[in-house]
Amino acid sequence: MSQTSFDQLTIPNRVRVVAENGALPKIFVTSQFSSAEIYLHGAHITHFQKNGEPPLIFLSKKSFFVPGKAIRGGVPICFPWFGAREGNVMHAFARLTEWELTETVANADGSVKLTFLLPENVLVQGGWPAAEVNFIVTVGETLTLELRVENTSTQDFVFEDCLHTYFAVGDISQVAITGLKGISYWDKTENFANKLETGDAIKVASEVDRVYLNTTDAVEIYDAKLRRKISVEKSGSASTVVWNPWIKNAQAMADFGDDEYKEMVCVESGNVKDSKITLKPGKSSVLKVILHSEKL
Ligand code: TA6
Repeated sequence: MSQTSFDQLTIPNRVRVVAENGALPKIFVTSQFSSAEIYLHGAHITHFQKNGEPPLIFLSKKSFFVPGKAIRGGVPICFPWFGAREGNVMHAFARLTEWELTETVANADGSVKLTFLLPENVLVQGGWPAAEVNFIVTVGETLTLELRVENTSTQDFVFEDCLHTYFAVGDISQVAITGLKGISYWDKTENFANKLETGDAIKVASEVDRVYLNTTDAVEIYDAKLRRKISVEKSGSASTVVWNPWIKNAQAMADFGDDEYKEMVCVESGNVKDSKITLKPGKSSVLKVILHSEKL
């Protein structure tokens, strides 16, 4: 994108685009209630903070910010597949692609809406059906994310999608995650064994990597140290993933601090594995997530 187009998308005191030589273009957003930062690289949200509160989104202090690598933390967009794929990149190419910022709006309610477009050729060049893929971000008292996919081809488009959100927590040992009791899940730490969530709340005291199936419910993250509850509300999503890498994986990731597992947890919303989406020609899907936080 050219500086001219960036200038046309700038909104004084609300939206500023910085495209310094060599650095990844970055958008700074200021709403009446909060602030956010988003890279064109992957349309990747890396920061969201309500005025007077700690950041809601975790970003690794060791993240890379270079083409070809995913930013570590924030809200990676996993599309058109989730997880590993033979001979291909983990979590697919949408988060490695430079998206186009197509619209910025300062809403009357003090929030700010930004629309990003996945360049059309990216899917077709990868052998996927043509589709129009928009990511709409509304920064306000809440952070609302919508991944909209319209199948513009003449064939079925079968894909997975997931907003792989990293949440900032005060101390993972003082966190409880609710909203998944009674839901079955694949446990990646035990070779994807199929299990049932029986606890009222999930506590993290070792590596957790679970894909919960057929759940449309909201998930709450109770953070005793920060005295905060984060609510992850969603629609158009049948899967929820909960991940904390814990010690060994933290030490193995070059773009993640050895101790950073203590200050984050991923609660991811999408449609993966058995819940993958089959979109008929001309049809659309919307994966929507609304992130709230409130003091405990
Ligand atoms: O969503 C959980 C997960 O699939 C984990 O298994 C782990 O691989 C994590 O995503 C991070 O993946 P990444 O490719 O961003 O390192």
